[in-house]
Amino acid sequence: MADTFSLQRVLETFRSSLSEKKEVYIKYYIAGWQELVAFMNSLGNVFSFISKDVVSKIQILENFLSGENRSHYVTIQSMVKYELENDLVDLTKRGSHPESGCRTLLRLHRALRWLELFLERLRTSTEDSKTSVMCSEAYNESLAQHHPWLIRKAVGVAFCALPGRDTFFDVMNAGDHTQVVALLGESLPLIAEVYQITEDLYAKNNLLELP
Ligand code: 1PZ
Repeated sequence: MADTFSLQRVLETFRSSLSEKKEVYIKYYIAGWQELVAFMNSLGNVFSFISKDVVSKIQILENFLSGENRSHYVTIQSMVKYELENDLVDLTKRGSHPESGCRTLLRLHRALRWLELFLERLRTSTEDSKTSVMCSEAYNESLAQHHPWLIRKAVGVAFCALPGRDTFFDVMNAGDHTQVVALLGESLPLIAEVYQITEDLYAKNNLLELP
């Protein structure tokens, strides 16, 4: 993975994560997250407490992907089936499986909704729109509902350190503003589709509130 972020690569990894049968390949899903971590890192150290958490969750999933049960961790669908059938998920309170694939991926899944909401705001923003406002509105509509007070406060502080809209567009490495906006328009339906497939799968299996 290259160090510099490119929005194009995020788009490609999320596109590769969808199988013909509309299942989601975990390998590409976490590759997408790795790209996003590179993006966060390029914005500065204030975000390192956030990217560290994402990195540790990616690591948990990577361990499953390369572990002895890896054949069950090819898609989110196969992971859910395998972990549920084998009682590998703490369903109501944390117990003997505090780091199941299902609960770990759920944290990234919720964050993907934040990303979708934020990028949609960025796509339709105007020159005087503030990234901190776009970020926190998207956060309040999504992830914040799952975070305790202390984390919400810390996140609020981090948002104040966000660079402006122009920097965001530049860091995306996708050409001028018009090109970035076009690429966002192309990426968002894909991100939304991956999100919705996962959301439906988790809802069907009653997994949306995993501890
Ligand atoms: C580019 C600006 C980045 C803004 C990011 C906005 C989201 C803030 C999320 C703050 C996470 C704070 C640190 C850790 C929290 C964890 O407690 C939770 C729950 O995990 P658990 O404790 O249950 O194991 N972790 C999460 O909710 C995952 C958060 C992922 C945030 C990903 C941000 C995506 C950034 C993409 C960059 C464009």
